[in-house]
Amino acid sequence: MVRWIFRVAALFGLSAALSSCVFQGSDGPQSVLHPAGPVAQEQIDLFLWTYYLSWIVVVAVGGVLIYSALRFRRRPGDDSIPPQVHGNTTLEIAWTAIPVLLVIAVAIPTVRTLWRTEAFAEPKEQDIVVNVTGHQWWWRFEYPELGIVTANELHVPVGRRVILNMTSADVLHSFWPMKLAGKRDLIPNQNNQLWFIADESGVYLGQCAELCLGAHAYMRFRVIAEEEADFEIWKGKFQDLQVQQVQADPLIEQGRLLFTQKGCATCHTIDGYAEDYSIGKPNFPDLTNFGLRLTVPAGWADNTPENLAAWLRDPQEIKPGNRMPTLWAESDPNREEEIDALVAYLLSLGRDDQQQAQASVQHLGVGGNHGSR
Ligand code: HEC
Ligand SMILES: [Cu+2]
Repeated sequence: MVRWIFRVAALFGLSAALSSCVFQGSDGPQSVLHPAGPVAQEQIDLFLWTYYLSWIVVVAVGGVLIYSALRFRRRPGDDSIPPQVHGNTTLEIAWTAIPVLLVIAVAIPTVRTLWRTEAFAEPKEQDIVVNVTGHQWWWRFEYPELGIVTANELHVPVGRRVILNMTSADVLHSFWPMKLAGKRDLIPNQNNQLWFIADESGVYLGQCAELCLGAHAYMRFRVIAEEEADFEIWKGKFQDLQVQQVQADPLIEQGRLLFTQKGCATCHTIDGYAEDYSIGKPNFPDLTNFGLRLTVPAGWADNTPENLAAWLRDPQEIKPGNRMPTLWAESDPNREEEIDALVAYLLSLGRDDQQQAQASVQHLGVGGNHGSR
């Protein structure tokens, strides 16, 4: 008996120690325990309040349990039956009242947090409104007021409220920018909202949290929170797409032609805002200013020439079942050359510095890098 009590006590101690490790130690990029904005902060505060409250309950109940087991255990040689008690008014009232108080102590902050992080927010002057559509397995981000459409990377200015109107083009998805806010489902024919504010600039990871079949695990995204000036620069590049009119170098020019010849242009746009978007029509990631993207495709890996080439060479290998076909037969003698040109072209989009784009083409490797993060 005593041995058991020690085991149970050790277990409590161990889990307390472990959970404090988790809190202190894990500032991983997807950790909800280190919030980066007020919505996520509210949520973690509520979580910790209930968490510590439950520890008080565990310690109190466990303490009484251990105490009575030790204090009232059968002594050797004592076979008498202890006094039989049934019903003790004080105890009955106490153990009815305490749980009620506990439930109230959890309910009040819960409701307050629900209000503060309300599901529907009325857009104000300073807010950034983004229409988010989940597709198998990528994200469409449209800024209706700014005339910007992009995919998988959501640029937002630091300190401003971002209101997302969310829906799905196919199955259920769930938008989860873990350090900034909680999850919200994207449901076809329904508008769900989520809002957040990023306190500091940085790149925040996000992930689809709904099992949306196939390449679900690669349906990732980035929230790129920038200072106002940087956000303006990014925005400006979408609103003034002059870079593409610049006479490009021969490789980039070849890529530009291939973009039409290989049929990429039947699915992808590179010229900005597509007004005729409607759910139900086939739709594909907008590649406007693709050279500014950090990752390819939907957060699988860094947007380097190697990774982009690997994606173009065999999209089905990287994200099995996704809606982009493999466009070159393995035996196609022009495959690598054409991919190099397309990579050079795509990476030049949105970059002022053509030389920089060219330089990154120079060390274009063959074989591809399947490293993911
Ligand atoms: C049949 C339509 C279709 C065609 C044709 C097509 N793509 Fe795609 N492409 C897609 C879809 C769908 C995705 C999104 C895949 C995913 O992430 O699940 C995609 C993703 C991409 C991405 C990554 C986008 C991102 O946001 O990270 C790039 C780059 C790309 N395609 C380039 C090309 C190029 C270059 C060609 C021509 C050689 C091409 N695509 C042809 C449908 C197509
Ligand atoms: Cu999804």
